[in-house]
Amino acid sequence: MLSNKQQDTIVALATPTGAGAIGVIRLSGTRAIEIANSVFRGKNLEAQASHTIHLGSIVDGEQVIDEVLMSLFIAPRSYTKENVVEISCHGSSYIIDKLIRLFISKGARPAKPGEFTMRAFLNGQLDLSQAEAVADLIASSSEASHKVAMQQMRGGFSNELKKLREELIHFASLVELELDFSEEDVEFANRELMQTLIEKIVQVLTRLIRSFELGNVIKQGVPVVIAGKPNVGKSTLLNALLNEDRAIVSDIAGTTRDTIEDEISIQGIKFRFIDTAGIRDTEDIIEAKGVEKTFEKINQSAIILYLFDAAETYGDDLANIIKDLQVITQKNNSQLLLVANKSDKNHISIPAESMSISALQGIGIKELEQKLLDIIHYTEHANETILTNARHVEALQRCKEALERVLNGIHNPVTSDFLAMDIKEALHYLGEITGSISTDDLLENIFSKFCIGK
Ligand SMILES: Nc1nc2c(ncn2[C@@H]2O[C@H](COP(=O)(O)OP(=O)(O)OP(=O)(O)O)[C@@H](O)[C@H]2O)c(=O)[nH]1
Ligand SMILES: [Mg+2]
Repeated sequence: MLSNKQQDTIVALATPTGAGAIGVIRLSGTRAIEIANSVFRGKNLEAQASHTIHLGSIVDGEQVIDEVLMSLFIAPRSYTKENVVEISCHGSSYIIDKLIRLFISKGARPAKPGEFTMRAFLNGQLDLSQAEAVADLIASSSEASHKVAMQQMRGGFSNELKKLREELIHFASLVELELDFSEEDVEFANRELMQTLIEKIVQVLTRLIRSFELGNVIKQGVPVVIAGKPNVGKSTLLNALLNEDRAIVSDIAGTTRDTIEDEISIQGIKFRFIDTAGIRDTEDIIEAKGVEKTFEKINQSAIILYLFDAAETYGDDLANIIKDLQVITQKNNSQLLLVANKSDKNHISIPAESMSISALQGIGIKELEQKLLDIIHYTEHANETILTNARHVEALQRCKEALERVLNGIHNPVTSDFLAMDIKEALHYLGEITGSISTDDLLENIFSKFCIGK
């Protein structure tokens, strides 16, 4: 079904919609060059070499629509491995619309979301996880998310999986062979070697699955709520982190009533800081609403930065609050970071596990940033493969489960046919990631999330 549709020549705008200095329209398919040539006044494009650019105008009958540059890529030397023409025109939405209609009238059809990349995958230019990385790369908005998408697009992750898959296929074939000789009770696949290999694979899978926690954080940004009692300096800290006067600061308790959020990037990782209303019992309806919202944010954040005044005596109160927060972090799988503020004043003894800063004087802010990076374990994993795609994690999880059944089957010996079945299943899930095993539904599902023109 897919291969049939693939014969069509497709067209779409590759640059964002709206006015720009230039817009790029992309044509891909057998007839791409012929269609472009049929409306081009300039050289005969069908007689030109691949990877050349040609200046001329595009005409609709006698009407000149625009002066354009035509870039030619002749199959298979293009992104989709088909004939591709990229038309750089002036970036007016009128011109772009007119040109796309013109190409359609000459036999192209509008591309569906992700169809260019889907063709690149179907024609063997990229494997599936690399194709998905294209979408991530386009969406990346921080240095770290760019880095992981780039690594995945270049195939780092796929290569790692391919190696594991090949080794596993080797054993699968030996176990299959045993099935043919089942009467004779022979073992072609050395169980010890097989066990060692599968244990190694399970280890790699466990690491990859775990990396998703970090991968997700890198992709979405890390929400950090700044919570604490009124007047401890939460807004002052937000301003210090952002390096601007974002939130109002005053010595009146209850200054911040709504939540204020803003993002900064620390060593390439996006952190979203949320300043909140100070927590206290209050009669004021608006302030009470703010406090309610504070708890909402505490529950949604990956890190709870609990700020307190180093110069205040809290007695058991602080210890009780810490206990309550620990219940929340355990429930939500989030992290608690205790920070004592106003270290410039005479301070009273503070809990050993807390850091100490002065938001007002900017003391300890750099250390606080480093601490945030440590909490998400970025530095120690920065050079490893980091998973960012939920589909991959799910497939790896299933693969791991199947392999654990194989290990069980080796320990409490089961017949080869059971082993063969589980190994096959594990291979299936590994194959689903790179797309060596795929279904039309899976592909539709993945590529429909792309934008048109990608
Ligand atoms: N000495 C000293 N004062 C600080 C420090 N940080 C904040 N303050 C002062 O503490 C007061 C309260 O600061 P805010 O940042 O408004 O405190 P907050 O926690 O946001 O207060 P609410 O919004 O009312 O909950 C202000 O007068 C700040 O100047 C600090 O590190 N040292
Ligand atoms: Mg405040």
